[in-house]
Amino acid sequence: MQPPIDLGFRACSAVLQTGVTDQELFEYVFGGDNTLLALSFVVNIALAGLTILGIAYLGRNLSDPRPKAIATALMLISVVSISSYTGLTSGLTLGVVEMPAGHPAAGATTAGQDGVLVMWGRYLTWTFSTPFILIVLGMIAGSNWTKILTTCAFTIAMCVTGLAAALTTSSLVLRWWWFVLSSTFFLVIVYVILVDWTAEAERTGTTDLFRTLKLLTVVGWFGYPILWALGVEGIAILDVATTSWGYSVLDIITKYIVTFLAMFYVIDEPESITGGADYSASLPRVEPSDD
Ligand code: RET
Repeated sequence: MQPPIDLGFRACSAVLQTGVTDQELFEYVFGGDNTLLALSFVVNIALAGLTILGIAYLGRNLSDPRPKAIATALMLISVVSISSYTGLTSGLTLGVVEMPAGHPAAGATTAGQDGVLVMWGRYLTWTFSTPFILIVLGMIAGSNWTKILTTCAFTIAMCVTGLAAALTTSSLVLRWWWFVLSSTFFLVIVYVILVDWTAEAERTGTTDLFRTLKLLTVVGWFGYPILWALGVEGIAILDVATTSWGYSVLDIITKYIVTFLAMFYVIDEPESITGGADYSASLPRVEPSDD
């Protein structure tokens, strides 16, 4: 009988159609010729780590459960991020994928293997990080959980179909069809942010902060599909290192800058943000214990 680890490796290779090992990918990125690419990963590990520490420090005196919940969601964005970039750095979530016929990068080779370097771990981990960004935005706008969880479901659908777009090797048309599907889910999220949450933030009294977060989020998030389309997975006019830095810079804006702006606002525990002692208690009028 095959050991499970061997089966896992075979499944992964079959999905990614690659015989390249993590070790080879690690050496390809950190071997000296791809310093820019390597830096785009390592800088984000450092920034995510600093952000986690910053949130812990800034949030140390929070007393109301609602700002505490927002701070926790903010921290989880960077918790996912540090894990995501560690996956990329180690080569675990990188792959070499052969592009289908007609793709501008068809026939390319990477690390001695036919195909292009695909940072598939990025799409996978956005599935876990973007819901926390939307939870924070929705809570700051004062939205209800039905709407917040709806955007979370759509962002998961957007990321998973984006992952499918990156990994599809059978047909160029299907790669772009996945892209269209993913973009449609993305537009649902943009609609909720621009229409529903903007109106709700006005009623909640958080318009000032929400306007800034909305601008950074909507403009920043549009950068991701644009980079995908221009990068090596799309029409391939940007190389892998430029695309990777593009994503890393967008991550800095949409995660760490958004985090600190939100954090500086919630630590003052303004009335528009607080929920009162029994906020989120599982029984009404029972104060959640703090131990
Ligand atoms: C893809 C390609 C397919 C079409 C679309 C995309 C959108 C990605 C977005 C990602 C946002 C990521 C964030 C991560 C923070 O941790 C998957 C690139 C629409 C909007 C904010």
